[in-house]
Amino acid sequence: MRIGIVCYPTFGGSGVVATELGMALADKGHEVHFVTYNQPVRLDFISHQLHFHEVLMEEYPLFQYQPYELALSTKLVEVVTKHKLEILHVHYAIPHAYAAYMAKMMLKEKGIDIKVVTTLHGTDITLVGSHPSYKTAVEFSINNSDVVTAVSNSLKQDTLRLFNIANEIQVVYNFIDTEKYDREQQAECQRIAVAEPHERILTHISNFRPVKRIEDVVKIFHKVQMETPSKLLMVGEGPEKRKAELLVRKLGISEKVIFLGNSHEIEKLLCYTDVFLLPSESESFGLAALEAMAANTAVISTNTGGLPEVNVHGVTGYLSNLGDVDDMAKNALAILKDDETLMRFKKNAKEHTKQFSLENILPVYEDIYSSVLEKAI
Ligand code: GMT
Repeated sequence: MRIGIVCYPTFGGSGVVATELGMALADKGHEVHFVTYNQPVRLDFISHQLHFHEVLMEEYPLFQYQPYELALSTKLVEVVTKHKLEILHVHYAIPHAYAAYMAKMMLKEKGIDIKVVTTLHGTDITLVGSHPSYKTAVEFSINNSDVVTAVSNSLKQDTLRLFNIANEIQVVYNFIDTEKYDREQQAECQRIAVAEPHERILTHISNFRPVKRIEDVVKIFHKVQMETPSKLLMVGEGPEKRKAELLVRKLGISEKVIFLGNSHEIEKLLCYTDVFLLPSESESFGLAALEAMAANTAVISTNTGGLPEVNVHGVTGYLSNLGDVDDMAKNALAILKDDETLMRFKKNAKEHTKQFSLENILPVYEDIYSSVLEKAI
């Protein structure tokens, strides 16, 4: 099949899922075209099966905000026509589903029937999408997509609750290439670079936005390190990073917290992580937690959104109420208390990720594409 993928090219989970999906589809022989404003960060190769088309913006003094949707839909018309694409799979509704709908209408005038698959990822529904400034357009784009998928049951329910949805929403869980983490596990793991052998390692990876509750990460770790020798790795960049750095300093734990910035090789950091911390205010799925689990890491998270569909309480880690840092610290300590318990949680976490493997999820998307194309005949 010839598939166009639209996504944010950044470190965010929706862009990561879209990029991994595109690369896996290309591996299976499909022709994949990424259309976005930068080369996606996880797109590590281009081939005759895998292409990237940059959306270029034209500056004009009248524009206070550049009309990205306009440039994107124009580019989509160009790429679909030139490369005879059959499907546009757009990740994150805002503004991608809207731009894809406009492209679809423009292509219709040329006698081209392009199918639009929209995957909802999270804040495009829960935080931003339902804001009055966007809600009508987001609802319209969802209802006018040929297929709509959501990355968890929780996100599907949120979408049905927040919008007036006439379209069916299919749940297709996020996935990971479990082998990638296996390979890294076997490679030399540089644990000694960050911690002493007797220390536990806790890690948080995100884009440091307010929804991630970065200060809770620091507060949980502060309590944990009082009871057990440990280090905290803070991986990522974002608006809340400064606050976290200040809190770390205020609590006097600067020696034990390592801020690493964005990383292209999270497998290499996760391979020596014992516990992953994700105390988010809302999380439609929690891809970062799944990646951690695939690398044999137990997860301490909140019980919000789709997190209970990924992290199993008492098995792969623990779930706590939002903001309950005491409970999250207590749970982390329960996992870290002895090697045997820690190993059991780590093993369970790894085992649980099998159902989210690339081999299981990729055919689901391929079936979705085939069925929507069959409908056109
Ligand atoms: O919705 C967002 O905040 C952005 C998005 C992203 O691009 O990082 O994250 C969402 O999509 C991920 C991939 O499907 C999910 O794993 C994240 O849970 C989800 N984030 C939130 O719901 C906050």
